Amino acid sequence: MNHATLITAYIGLGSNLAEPLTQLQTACAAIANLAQVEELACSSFYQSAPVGPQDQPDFVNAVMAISTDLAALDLLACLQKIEQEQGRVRTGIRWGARTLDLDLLLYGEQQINLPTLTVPHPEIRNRAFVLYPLCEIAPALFIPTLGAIDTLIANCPSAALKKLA
Ligand code: ROI
Repeated sequence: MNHATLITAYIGLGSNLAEPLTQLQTACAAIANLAQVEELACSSFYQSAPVGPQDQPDFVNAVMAISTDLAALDLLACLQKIEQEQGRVRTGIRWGARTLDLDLLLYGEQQINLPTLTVPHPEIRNRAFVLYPLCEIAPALFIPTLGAIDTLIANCPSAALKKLA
């Protein structure tokens, strides 16, 4: 690693197919094993009802903090490769069920607006299944453009999020 350029990034993990808990555990290990990535923290796993179409299984979600000197787009490519390796099929159905979803939520304090990547992730503020695990591992976080995590949480009901043992 080039320690001069280390960035703290946050990754959202989600699954609602093919043993979601195992999918998340496997993905966590795969991310931690990436070259140029060091795991800083992983939240508890949380079960929640689907946001979007309701005719699909409950999700399991978590958030991971890493330290990396990968460029944001290179990190994104690594995450997409892990999604593929864990059998993700892109059906084209918006907000449909998925074996593994890895979202690059935050990349340091940077704001990134590219056709393939928007950071901070635009849906963070609306999604209890991101905010609550994120707050668990980064309670003092300030998110560029969105503000303090505790204010965001105060404005986002926990939506029957269930912390798994
Ligand atoms: N709903 C929940 N609870 N968790 C998710 O990770 C999730 N991911 C999605 C949609 C389908 C929008 N709903 C979700 O992509």
